Amino acid sequence: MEQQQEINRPITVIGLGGAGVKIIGRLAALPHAAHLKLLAVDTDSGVLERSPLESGRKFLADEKWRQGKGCGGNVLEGQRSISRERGNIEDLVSGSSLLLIACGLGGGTATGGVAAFAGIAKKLNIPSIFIATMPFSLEGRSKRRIAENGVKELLPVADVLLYLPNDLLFTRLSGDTPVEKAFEMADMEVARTIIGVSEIISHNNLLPASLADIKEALKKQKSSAGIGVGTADSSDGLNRNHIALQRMLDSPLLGGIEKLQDADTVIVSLTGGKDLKIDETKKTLEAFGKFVHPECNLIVGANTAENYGEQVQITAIAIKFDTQPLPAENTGTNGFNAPETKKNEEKPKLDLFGAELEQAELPLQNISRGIFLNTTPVIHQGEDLDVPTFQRKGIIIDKG
Ligand SMILES: Nc1nc2c(ncn2[C@@H]2O[C@H](COP(=O)(O)OP(=O)(O)OP(=O)(O)O)[C@@H](O)[C@H]2O)c(=O)[nH]1
Ligand SMILES: [Mg+2]
Repeated sequence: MEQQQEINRPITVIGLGGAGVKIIGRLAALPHAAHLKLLAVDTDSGVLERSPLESGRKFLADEKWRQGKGCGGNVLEGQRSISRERGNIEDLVSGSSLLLIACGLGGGTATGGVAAFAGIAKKLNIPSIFIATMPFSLEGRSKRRIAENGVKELLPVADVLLYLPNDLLFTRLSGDTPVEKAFEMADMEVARTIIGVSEIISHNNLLPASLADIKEALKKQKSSAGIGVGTADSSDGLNRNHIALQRMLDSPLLGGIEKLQDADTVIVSLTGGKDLKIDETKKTLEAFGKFVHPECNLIVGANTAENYGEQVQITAIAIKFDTQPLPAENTGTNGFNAPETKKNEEKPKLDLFGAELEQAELPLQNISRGIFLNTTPVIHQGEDLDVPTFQRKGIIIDKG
């Protein structure tokens, strides 16, 4: 009964800020996103006008103060704008079974607004997954710093945060690729990742993997994540599953096969049309299993969706835990704010669909290092020197 209710509650995907709105636009064009409720939220009216979403799905935030002109890279304005719209946003998302928020960090609206979204999700008892891109290196250090600050503010309040360095895409692009094209590719990768993530936890699975499984696997540990998506259809020949697998392994945001081999937890899902057979699914997932470490916690999901026709998609999320435990206090050591925890805390409630999440309790959280994936943190006297002065000065971010 409860499960039936969940099936009827939509997964809502919100594109926040300029990049988020473009990602949602890409998503809207993909038939496999038909089951998702899409919303575009920005302070920039031009960005929303250019979005292919129908007008009822676009929300211009804080028109009174921003006058549809965006936040011009000002994070504080972004925070204010989204906070002012809290009531309206609650109305837009209430009743959802899950919120997936997609954005590019580095500007004002999304970087400032994400924490308020996490707060809204918590208040409404809706699990939240954030999928955020980090700026391209060529955008410069200050953008990157803004994005890093955004990540650090979001980590303690998001249920799951997957952040993806846009730079990884360059590993697959030739040097003369125009930036616009690189963005387009990033948008498509993120859009497909969103579909993959939503399908990993969808309800009509052949093999069940739920958000509760994912959160259980992630626990409260800091981790880094890589995401691979590969699709293939019948035009790729009889071996479409293996071709999809190969494409997933080559997928730029995964960061290479070694990310799978290194991972502590890997979540993999395969989605196909109604003709997807259990034994081909099994074979593919077995083949996939060879790429991960034997000790790895492998969470597998497989499901069918009518609109896939002869297409298959394989999505993998490779998670590597940081070896250092989370600090007990919210000290911000190692570059991250620890989530607030209760002393003698009870076992967290894992049944997220319909379960209660208490405000001060962050049961399970994925903390990924994204753009820091390949860097060694500079630790001095137990502190990560990458912690920005912004945070040391204690600027308060509205977390709802
Ligand atoms: N993948 C992708 N990333 C983008 C795109 N446009 C911008 N970005 C990235 O997203 C970051 C934030 O930019 P925007 O989304 O435009 O910023 P915003 O949240 O709208 O903030 P303001 O415009 O300052 O209000 C940039 O630093 C880029 O790294 C895009 O089209 N695709
Ligand atoms: Mg903008």
